[in-house]
Amino acid sequence: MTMTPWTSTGQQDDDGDASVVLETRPKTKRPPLYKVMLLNDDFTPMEFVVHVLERFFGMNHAQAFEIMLTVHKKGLAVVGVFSHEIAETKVAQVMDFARRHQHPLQCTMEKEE
Ligand code: TYC
Repeated sequence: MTMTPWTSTGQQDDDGDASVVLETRPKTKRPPLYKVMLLNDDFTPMEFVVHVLERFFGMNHAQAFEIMLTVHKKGLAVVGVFSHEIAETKVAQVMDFARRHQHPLQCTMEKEE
């Protein structure tokens, strides 16, 4: 029987077809995920933050307003969880957009536990 690298055992099912038993513990690890966070400041207008959340994080207006208020009250909030590459892109997009509008809004990323 031909064995593929990702199988441990060749078997036959009751139809006599070739089948395989998968490893119970795959050797491949899922890539880490990254939390993207917005930080509060005293100057960026609330409406601008709501717009950022709608534009870059696909939130509707009510969701965006709620998350903006969480950041405003608590100092920061996670606004999404992404692969490293997507998280980096989101952070860069938000930081660039804020800079171009001359707001001090800060966006950061952190590896998920
Ligand atoms: N604290 C800002 C204000 O009162 C609003 C704000 C919310 C700023 C969230 C940044 O990430 C932020 N205008």
